[in-house]
Amino acid sequence: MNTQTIAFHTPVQKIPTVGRWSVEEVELLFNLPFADLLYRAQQIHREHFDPNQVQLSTLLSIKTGGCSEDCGYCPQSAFHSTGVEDRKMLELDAVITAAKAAQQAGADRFCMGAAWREPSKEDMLSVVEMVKAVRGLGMETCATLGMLNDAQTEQLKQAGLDYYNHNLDTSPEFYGNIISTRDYQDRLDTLARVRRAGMHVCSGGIIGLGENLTQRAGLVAQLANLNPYPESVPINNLVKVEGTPLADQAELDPLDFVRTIAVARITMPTARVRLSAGRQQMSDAIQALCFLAGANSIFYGEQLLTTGNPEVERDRALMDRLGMYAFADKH
Ligand code: SAM
Ligand code: DTB
Ligand code: SF4
Repeated sequence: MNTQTIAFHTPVQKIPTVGRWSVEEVELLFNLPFADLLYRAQQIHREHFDPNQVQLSTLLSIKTGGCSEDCGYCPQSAFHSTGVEDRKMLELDAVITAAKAAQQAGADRFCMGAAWREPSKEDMLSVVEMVKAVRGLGMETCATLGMLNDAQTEQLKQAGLDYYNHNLDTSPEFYGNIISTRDYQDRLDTLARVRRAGMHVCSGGIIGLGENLTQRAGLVAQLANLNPYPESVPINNLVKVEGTPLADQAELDPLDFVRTIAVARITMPTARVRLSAGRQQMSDAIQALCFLAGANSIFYGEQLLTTGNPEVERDRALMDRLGMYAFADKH
């Protein structure tokens, strides 16, 4: 395996630059001095991307609440009483209106999310129409609908879906503490099907679920060892929602979140690393550090799925202060 000295002033620390990552190697990255870690991440970022450009994805919940899975973090699980109202699937017109507004505001990708364990045949017919319509506007399309079978991935590919989002969420070892209704292997199988159908893979996880450092490294190693690794890697900071089992989870040190972004950048050099859920609770300074650590994508627009996200004006102001610009504006 090729190795190279990890960073200026970090003595005798060798890390792999190609090939598979062991959990131990990823953990070594997490344990680097902060400045060494960010320096290395920024170097790699600059080798592959314009460091001042940010890709903007807007989310829309096309089917909200009442989900039959028991994900401990999720306000939409039917297992938790969170006050999120179950709603039937949005009409095509409402989706087109939302996509046009997102495009107008500067987003280049539109991501449609549904609170399903997996879509039904009927659901798929509606989603296919939505994907075609959004693609027809000239936006990139993404969907996150739960588990998929081979026929469904093929249907989505034919409809013109560019990305499918399906998160590993955490490491295999910690996973059982968070979700009991779906296996880790189910997630890997769906990702493999998406890949086989020829769509881009969007997969990441959540930081701050109570995982330890080894488990956090385990998530990144899993993602980085997918062959090939995902084109898009959302790193979410747990949004603590009243009524979920994780509502009282201890606060994550924001610098540990920044570290996770840097480690994702180093281990997946050409991926879009998305600074995802949790930005509303984050200071501008921490977000700036995330961009320095190699994040080059955000969810853009006032709403994630059921929880809030910074207003477009706040994001535009932050981008201006940092001299950053949207992918749709310049690439
Ligand atoms: N139901 C589908 C599924 O689980 O694949 C798609 C929607 S689900 C809400 C998409 C992702 O949102 C989850 O995998 C999780 O990573 C993220 N997510 C959900 N609730 C969250 C929360 N409270 N904080 C951070 N991320 C969250
Ligand atoms: C992802 O990794 N994060 C997004 C998107 N993919 C679908 C969802 C975040 C959801 C946060 C909680 C909510 O708004 O319901
Ligand atoms: Fe359902 Fe997805 Fe929420 Fe899990 S994360 S409860 S699968 S909507």
